[in-house]
Amino acid sequence: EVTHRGSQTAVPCLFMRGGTSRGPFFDARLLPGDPGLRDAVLLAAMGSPDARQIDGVGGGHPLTSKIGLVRPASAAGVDLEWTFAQVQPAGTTVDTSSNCGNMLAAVVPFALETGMIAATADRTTARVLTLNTGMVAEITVATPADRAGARHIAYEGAARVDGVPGTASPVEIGFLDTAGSVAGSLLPTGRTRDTLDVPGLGPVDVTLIDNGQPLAIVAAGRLGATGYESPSEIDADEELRARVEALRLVCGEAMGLGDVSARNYPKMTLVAPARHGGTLSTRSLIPRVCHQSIGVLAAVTAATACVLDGSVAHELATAVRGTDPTVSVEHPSGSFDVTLARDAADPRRVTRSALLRTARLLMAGDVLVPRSVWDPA
Ligand code: NQM
Repeated sequence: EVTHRGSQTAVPCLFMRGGTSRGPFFDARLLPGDPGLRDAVLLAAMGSPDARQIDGVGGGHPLTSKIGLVRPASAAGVDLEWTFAQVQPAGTTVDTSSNCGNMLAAVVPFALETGMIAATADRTTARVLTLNTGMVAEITVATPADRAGARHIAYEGAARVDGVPGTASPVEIGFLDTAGSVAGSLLPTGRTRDTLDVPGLGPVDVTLIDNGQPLAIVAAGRLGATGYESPSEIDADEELRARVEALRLVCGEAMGLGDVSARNYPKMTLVAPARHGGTLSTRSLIPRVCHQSIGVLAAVTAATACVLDGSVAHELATAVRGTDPTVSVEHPSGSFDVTLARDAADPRRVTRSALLRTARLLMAGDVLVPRSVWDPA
């Protein structure tokens, strides 16, 4: 329950890592119902706007400036529903319009920790609805019993996620209906490849695709990059980032997303042939700084592009075969394996994707926001 501590309002919060992201998770029912007030509270909690988020719990990077708002499901056929909120550290908006599969990995652990759902067997599976885009995922975690028979979520284990040190207990995620999460359809232009005229760059070939995350996929070489740069090299290259942003604005319009200058998508995916035995090398801009690895649904979407004949990704990728291929998406800190299920009659249609993440509860307590923010009367 929400309490007061002197001049501040204290709201219960679990601080969690989900995959390669991190942020505060709240019981959505405890936050103000008014959207404007809720956003003001979330910005104050994170310490935004401020590039360092020094006056809040945000970590000063888009990957550590994410929030999860979880509650028991009201819809039939699902157990939990949650809203993912992205705050850009220096930004003033709380964006709930797109997905985050990394933060999603912490939702079931959060629900078990807070008693929203109970574990009754060694593995607990819950169906989670992401309210941002209406996407449903089936998520399984390990919930062993102690000697007294009480079950808890296991955090320790042998699963490895590139971009996270060490190993941890696996969080298995299966996605069903991710196509067109934000852009309305898998291929919003109806084509696997478009040639766009970009100011200052001329004609650029791209694949515009959304299988859970809207992506613009472009050959790194076309933008004067190798596609093997480190994230800090990309972030330091103002000219490259300006070319990427110019292309992004044109892609946003072409995808039917309108003016995306203030949006967190499309994520710009620079691709090149794989160098470490995987399928394709990627550098993902989210969208203005480079991801240290790649987002979950960004990886699902890039993997999907690898199996579409004619796409920019397919052209540079190692051949992918079979109806249930595992596509290995290389990124700056390793690789991300996505297993796709394809329709036997139409192998261009991806019907399901499965992958592994890990998550961990890092801290439990209250986040404090000034009372004047919570209760501005
Ligand atoms: O694409 C970062 C992340 C993400 C999103 C971003 C993500 C996804 O790694 O599903 O996970 O693209 O801004 O948390």
